[in-house]
Amino acid sequence: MTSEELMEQLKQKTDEVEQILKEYLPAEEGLQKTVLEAANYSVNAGGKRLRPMLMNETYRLLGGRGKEIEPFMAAIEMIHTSSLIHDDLPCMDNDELRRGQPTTWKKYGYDMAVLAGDALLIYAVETGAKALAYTKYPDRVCKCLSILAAKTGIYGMIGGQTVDVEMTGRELSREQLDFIYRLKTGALLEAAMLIGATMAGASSIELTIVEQAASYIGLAFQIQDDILDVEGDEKKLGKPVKSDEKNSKTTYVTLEGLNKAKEDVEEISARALDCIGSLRGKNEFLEELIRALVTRKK
Ligand code: GRG
Repeated sequence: MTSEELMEQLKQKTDEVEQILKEYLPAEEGLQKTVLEAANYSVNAGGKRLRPMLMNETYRLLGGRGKEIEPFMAAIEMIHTSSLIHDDLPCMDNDELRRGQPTTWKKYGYDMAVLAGDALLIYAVETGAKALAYTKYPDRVCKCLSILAAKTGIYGMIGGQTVDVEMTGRELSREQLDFIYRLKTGALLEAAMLIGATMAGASSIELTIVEQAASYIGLAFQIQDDILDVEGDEKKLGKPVKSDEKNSKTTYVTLEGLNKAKEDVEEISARALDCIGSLRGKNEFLEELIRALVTRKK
């Protein structure tokens, strides 16, 4: 696939995700309208839509076809957005720009931003459960709701963020940093791909391989995030650079240096591709998407 073809497909698939999101976002009405506006503002602010895309492509790779995956595609983007809203709060990273727009707390106030994050987090579960209306396999939907909760919660993303916040400004070992990255960033990508595989009826061996691939993608993705925080372009990223330095954070780059970090992103992504290549079926777009994450500028 040429890079032009990849860009074309990427645009088309991003548009598909946007359409699905539109279908599942809550209506801005009722006395609680403000929090609904704040939640929708944050989701609609843009973003690469990587998690729903990875979910859908994994679903397709393993033979899944149908609308049953769509509620979960919307749900994972809602959870991801809720984490970004909270991550930007003054009590966390204290950032004012996200996805090229004022952060939710800058636009709607600290109180509404906390509530919008909470609202999206639990509305995601309500949304995922809507897959029951489209599937012949309600047991798979139950499994996916459980994956969604576990990978988001205290043994997943929130657990990772807890250690990240607690250790900010302190020296970290590679083991501690790996723990934070595996949970804070990796867990949600694992949820995305595991849900895609589960809804497609993957076997337990396939699920293990998919989880491993997603874990590699999560690690490579977070290291690239660290690299972009040092040498990225604020305009392309849609958020401030040098945020880690500002918050005195130990990152993969501060521990290993820029060059080693770049080499490792490539090597870890290659491991993810090996995992994907060992599965039945082929999905060229998914493979190209994983390759593109190594060179991403945003
Ligand atoms: C309320 C659910 C909830 C969570 C609170 C704040 C928090 C716990 C967790 C933060 C997790 C976090 C922000 C991890 C960083 C992951 C990461 C690299 C995000 C950037 O993702 P992109 O680049 O963003 O996919 P776009 O904007 O493209 O969607």
